[in-house]
Amino acid sequence: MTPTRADVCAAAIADAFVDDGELFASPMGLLPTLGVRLCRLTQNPDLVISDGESLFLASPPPLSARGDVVEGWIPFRRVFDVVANGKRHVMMGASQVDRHGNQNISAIGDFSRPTRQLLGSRGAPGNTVNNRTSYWVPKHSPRVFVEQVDVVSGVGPQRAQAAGPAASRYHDIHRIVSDLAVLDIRGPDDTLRLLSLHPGVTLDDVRAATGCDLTLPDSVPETRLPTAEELVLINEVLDPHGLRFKEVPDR
Ligand code: F8G
Repeated sequence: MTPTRADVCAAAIADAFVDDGELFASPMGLLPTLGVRLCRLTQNPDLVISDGESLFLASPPPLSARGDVVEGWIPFRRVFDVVANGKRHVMMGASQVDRHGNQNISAIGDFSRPTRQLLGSRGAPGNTVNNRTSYWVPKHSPRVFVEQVDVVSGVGPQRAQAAGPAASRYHDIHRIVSDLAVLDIRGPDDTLRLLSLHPGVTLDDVRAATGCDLTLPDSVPETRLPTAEELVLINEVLDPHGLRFKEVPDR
């Protein structure tokens, strides 16, 4: 089986949850859900997963299928308890991410009169100051990776430090996985840093698709390919209908 770009993204997302141990993995969106369930079935069997609504599940079901064995109940109001205790790693989407790791899912343009109203900040501020947070960007482009977000929903490291210990004590932006690359916010002064390029993606591709400066390692490694076992799990167990290609078209 030849790995597709979507498979590489799923494996890169799975790698973001490898060293979490028994944390509640909270993926927002298709590829994050696929990656988290892949990680649970392979590298981190202790990962706590849910159906994305209100049920903790004993084992990862295929995408868009219901879980068979329920292990617990986690309605929204209880999610806040888990968030506040930090026992969670959330992977959110991002309409904008800036060089300092701030995320925007609220609005585009001036906040008093936005040109586009998006989802709203929802749980993003609380997530970023209480538990480990990662981001998934299905379309890596200069309008997503910007010098400064229009509205801060998810707080970046420098803003958390400026806000004091209450915001910085548990602050941990872990990974940003896009359809082109894997990044983090551990460049100089907590800025955007490239960690690896997906197979077939060049440094120039990422530079052209990033609207702000990017710290580069001396030599940029290639994002790993999924293993044969992971490809079987993705194609035959977790996503037999290829829903992943809706977010990352086959290429
Ligand atoms: C743009 C840009 C851009 C989009 N620049 N324009 C334009 C310029 C685009 C379109 C238009 C719309 C714990 C917890 C919670 C909870 C718990 C507590 C969370 C209770 C749950 C509920 C709650 C947050 C989780 C996410 C989702 C993040 C996304 C994307 C999307 C849609 C994939 C859904 N840069 N960008 N535009 N939620 N969001 O041209 O213009 O804007 O664009 O954790 O909730 O409260 O707390 O993608 O939308 O993580 O992933 O929003 O691009 O934004 O429709 O494409 O075409 O109309 O002209 P999108 P799109 P036009 S945690």
